[in-house]
Amino acid sequence: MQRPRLALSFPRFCVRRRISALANGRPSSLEILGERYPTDEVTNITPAILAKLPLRLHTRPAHPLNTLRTLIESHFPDFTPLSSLSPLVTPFKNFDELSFPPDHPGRAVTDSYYINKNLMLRTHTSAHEVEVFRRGADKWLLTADVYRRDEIDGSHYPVFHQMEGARIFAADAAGMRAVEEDNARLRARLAEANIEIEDVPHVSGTNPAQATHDPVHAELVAQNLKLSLNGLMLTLFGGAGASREAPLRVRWIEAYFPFTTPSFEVEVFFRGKWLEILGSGVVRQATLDTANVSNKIGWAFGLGLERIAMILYSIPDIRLFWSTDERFLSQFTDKKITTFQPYSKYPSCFKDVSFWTAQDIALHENDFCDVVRDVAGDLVEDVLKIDSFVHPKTSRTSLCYRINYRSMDRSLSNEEANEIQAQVVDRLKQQFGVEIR
Ligand code: FA5
Ligand code: MG
Repeated sequence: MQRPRLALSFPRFCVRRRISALANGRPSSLEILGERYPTDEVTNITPAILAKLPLRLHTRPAHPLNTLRTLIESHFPDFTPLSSLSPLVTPFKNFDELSFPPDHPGRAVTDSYYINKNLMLRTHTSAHEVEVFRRGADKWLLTADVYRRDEIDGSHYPVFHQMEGARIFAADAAGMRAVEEDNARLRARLAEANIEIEDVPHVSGTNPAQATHDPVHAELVAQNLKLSLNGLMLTLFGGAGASREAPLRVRWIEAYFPFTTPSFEVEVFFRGKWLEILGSGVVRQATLDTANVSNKIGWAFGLGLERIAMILYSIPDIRLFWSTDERFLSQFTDKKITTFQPYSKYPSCFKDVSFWTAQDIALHENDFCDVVRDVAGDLVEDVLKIDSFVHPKTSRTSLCYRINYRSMDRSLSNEEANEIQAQVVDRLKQQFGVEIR
């Protein structure tokens, strides 16, 4: 479903109440990473999220996300590694500069975190493509924390880590010779490996080359992208028992991103399931033009580090990456992938909340989850909408959510869960005017 654009992401008639509801509890400015920023009517960043910004898990020695980052960096030894860019970006940088249309759903306040109209938390590492290309880097890897408003469950967290990789070549005969040589080298390595690749055409009617590209160049570059990433998949997953009889299975799927074409996703078959690992494609020339490297052609990819780390380390819940419990942290050593030993699974405690929503205040599922995260932090394992109906006479909407409380580190008492639940209910009443049933 296409959601309406940012300023209108809730029905027009309710804008006033929504604004005053926010203004009530909203400070006029926020201190973020040592600087002050004014807030405004789109501000939706919560204290729980603000607290994550300085943590930078991908740079902590021995942390699985850091080890995975360094493993990927060593797979691409001549790529420039970058990992300290600020998470605060303009919506222009996160979206417009990458050819996102003005009505793209990712821009909505329900989907992204805004400090104010002109500043947001990056939702992907692609937000830095233009600036890094502009610096003159031809091959680079950029790792960073990214932020998205999302549901709550074992594999979704509002902060996760991405790694962006890109490589550009001179868009001329010499550049294309370099691509061909590299393709031959990569192909030779893959030919010897136990890997089975399901491919799609590099360029097709539904996944076209760009009008400004020589189709032969686009084809070669897309091939270089695929060969480079198949090699990476082999480094990451090939060690885990791949053999001639049971090779590593990788599949390429046609995809769509506003800033690449042709575009692809990569999935890996692991323990009986296909898992989405990354998005990628041939960089849109508009991006390279903006970066002042219009004489180049190249590719980019963006992968999710948690997704891969959960597989490689057998980490069952995405919240664990944020754990400060020694039983978690002490299990890992720098630069080594080991199997996580679960130290316990504490009992869970379900609490339901049923309510009528206010007629004039929109309550998006991501708003609900943000309230829960802000009050309960990582004590919530998942949130499920278990009922939703509209009263036939009054046309009021009734919702029921089930919150599953479970600590990763200790046993949570029923009293404690009740207390947190009461705070969640209070916030829902205050902020969204709900009427508890
Ligand atoms: C992107 O973010 C694009 N910027 C990727 C890209 C880069 C495309 C360069 C083309 C060129 P996507 O939203 O699909 O795409 O996310 C990319 C990867 O991040 C996913 O494949 C997945 O591994 C990871 N990811 C996405 N959402 C989540 C999430 N909620 N939790 C954990 N990992 C996630
Ligand atoms: Mg995707």
